[in-house]
Amino acid sequence: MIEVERVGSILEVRLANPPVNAMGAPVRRAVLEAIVQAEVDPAVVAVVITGKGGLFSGGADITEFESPAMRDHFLPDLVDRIEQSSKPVIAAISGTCFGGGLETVLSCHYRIADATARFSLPEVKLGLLPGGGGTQRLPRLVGAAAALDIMTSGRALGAKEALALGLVDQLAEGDPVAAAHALVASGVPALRRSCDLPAPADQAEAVSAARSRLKPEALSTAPARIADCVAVIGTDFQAGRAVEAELFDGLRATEASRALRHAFFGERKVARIPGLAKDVAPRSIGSVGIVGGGLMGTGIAIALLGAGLSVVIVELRDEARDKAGGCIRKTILRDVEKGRITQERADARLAALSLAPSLEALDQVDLVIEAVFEDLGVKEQVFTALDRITRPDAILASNTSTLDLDKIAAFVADPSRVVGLHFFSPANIMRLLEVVRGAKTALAVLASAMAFAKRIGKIGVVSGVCDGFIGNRMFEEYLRQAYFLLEEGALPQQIDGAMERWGMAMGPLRVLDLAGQDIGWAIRQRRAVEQPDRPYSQICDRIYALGRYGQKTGKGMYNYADGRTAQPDPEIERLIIDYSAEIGVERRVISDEEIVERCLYALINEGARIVGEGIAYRPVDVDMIYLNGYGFARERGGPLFQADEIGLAKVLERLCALAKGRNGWSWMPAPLLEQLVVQAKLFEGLNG
Ligand code: T1G
Repeated sequence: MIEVERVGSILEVRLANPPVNAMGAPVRRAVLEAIVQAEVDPAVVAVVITGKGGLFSGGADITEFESPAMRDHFLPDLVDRIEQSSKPVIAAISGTCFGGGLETVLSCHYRIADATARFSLPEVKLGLLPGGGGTQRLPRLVGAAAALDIMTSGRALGAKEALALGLVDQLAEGDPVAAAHALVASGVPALRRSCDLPAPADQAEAVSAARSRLKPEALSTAPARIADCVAVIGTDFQAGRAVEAELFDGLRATEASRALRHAFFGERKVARIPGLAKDVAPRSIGSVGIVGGGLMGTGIAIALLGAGLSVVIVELRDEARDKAGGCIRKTILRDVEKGRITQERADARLAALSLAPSLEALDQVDLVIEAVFEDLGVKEQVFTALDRITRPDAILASNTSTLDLDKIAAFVADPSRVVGLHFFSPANIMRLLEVVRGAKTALAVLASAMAFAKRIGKIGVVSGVCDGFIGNRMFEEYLRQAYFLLEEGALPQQIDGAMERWGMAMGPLRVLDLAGQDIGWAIRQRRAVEQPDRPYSQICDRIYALGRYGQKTGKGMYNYADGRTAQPDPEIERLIIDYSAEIGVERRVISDEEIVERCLYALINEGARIVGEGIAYRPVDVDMIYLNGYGFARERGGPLFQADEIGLAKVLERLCALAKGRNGWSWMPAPLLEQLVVQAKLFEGLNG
């Protein structure tokens, strides 16, 4: 957990708790014992605390927050004890120094960092506040405005900025531990205690400014509570610490914090493939061919170039090839203009891009991503050719979102090398990547695809093969209920407004206008044949028939006079109201609560069905898909996290009630949900 070694007159305490030196109870206990050991050892004149493994610490152990372990050698008390040590404690910092790790450093009497050091108080991203004295010490050290910026944003600072702010005292050219020894050799540093510093001069002004920036609709109150902690800084340090502790506990108990912690661990948990033997090494992917230079192909190319991969785009037509190259160049150079990357980095990315008129150019690539028109015949032509041209060990991936991956894999002699890589548009921006495992996809290929997802900065989530995979299959049920709500009395802006106020980045009907009413129409036409017993409302077909395809045509469910802003359209409202009359449905006033319940429960029920069928490995996989691909608020944790929060018995009860109502067939409870209720278990229990 930690290493303790007396080197000369210095006691070196090295955090050694891989992978991130999280400061869990055993670590805290050992550090306390080391401090006491130093105090009673007359040969020791100072303590140096540092981290092994190239970092200081990733902070408190987040896994402790729902257990009594959190209060075992409580971090805030340890931090105070370090500060009250009778012998100076010097922090020697390399790499990540986050959260409770930084708060430990703030209680030290001197801070030395090397150039690799990065500092952050990211608790706010977990719906928390720095609960180890950070809200009381950091403002005293760097001023209230800088401290509030750091604590309410959760952003990371480099070593130079930390030095400039006064967060660290010295930048070491080489090893900061050696620099600490040199410091002590030049004279034992004084016991400078941050807690003894006065309240920051800019306290009132900075708190007021921070509070003015708060968003009343925010689902997490952590930024407001951080401002409250800074506001109470005064002459009595412990009084401020007591307020911090109380507000920390209050935040820790909020749904938003539980959801954000669920998201933090969930985004890491979904990377694990159940049953994957440890010795299955992912294949190295350095060169990638992309077939199709349209919107998806170019977006995927930009994401891959940004990850340092070399990319060959195959577009048969000269004009399309030129357009693809121009689009990629324009996007990359815009990043230079906006200061996101250097010109040098941009040049390197563009140098790694080539465009070719023939699939023959893909004969040496490690991976091919097909991103051509969603037509099985076209896919067959492409994969038949790829089977002949590419290396036998090359992985063949389809970006298909609606077609059966197993049918695509059947076009290839060795279907085990076929996998789905379902990117979400814009592919260079959206974090989600659905990695679709075909019936014959080899585990090594699946593992390679998941490693590739991490390499390009995506959240890869494995999906089995079904209509719409995980995300879109659930989305269709979500849309179905939105359409039924239109028939029964709600208007588009009410449905979207209710869902957006609840936490969705964009309401379902605005999403449909963005994706395209023509896309939605095509899916409903196909499903009318494949699932005749699950009819949709006709409202959107009527809209499609008017040639109103959404943003792309300036009109859809809404009007887009400026091409982007959704404005309610009286023509559509009339169409909806007339349609209700035509089908004999008496319109009624529908509450926002009913809208949220029916749209959310539709997601929950289909998500439960998907987990029950084994399409998703775990409930958390469904949640991470919705957080990273569908604008579901992180502070809400995802559909199945919400189900646990609501209570599965209540969810089932409501589904059964809805199943007795209009279109009750669309509310038949998922078997897994019924099973969990009988067993009095939660979805969380299936997350492994
Ligand atoms: N606690 C427990 N586990 C953690 C952890 C933490 N703080 N940080 C990371 N892990 C696990 C992670 O789940 C993964 O596990 C493995 O370590 C590698 O993580 C009192 C209340 C430090 C920059 O919010 O930002 O201090 O999947 O893949 O890319 O005021 O982890 O391998 O089983 O992310 O090298 C505040 C969160 C805590 C920092 C390293 N600190 N961590 O990134 O590795 S609350 C944070 C990170 C607190 C005090 C408050 C990153 C990282 P597994 P990884 P990485």
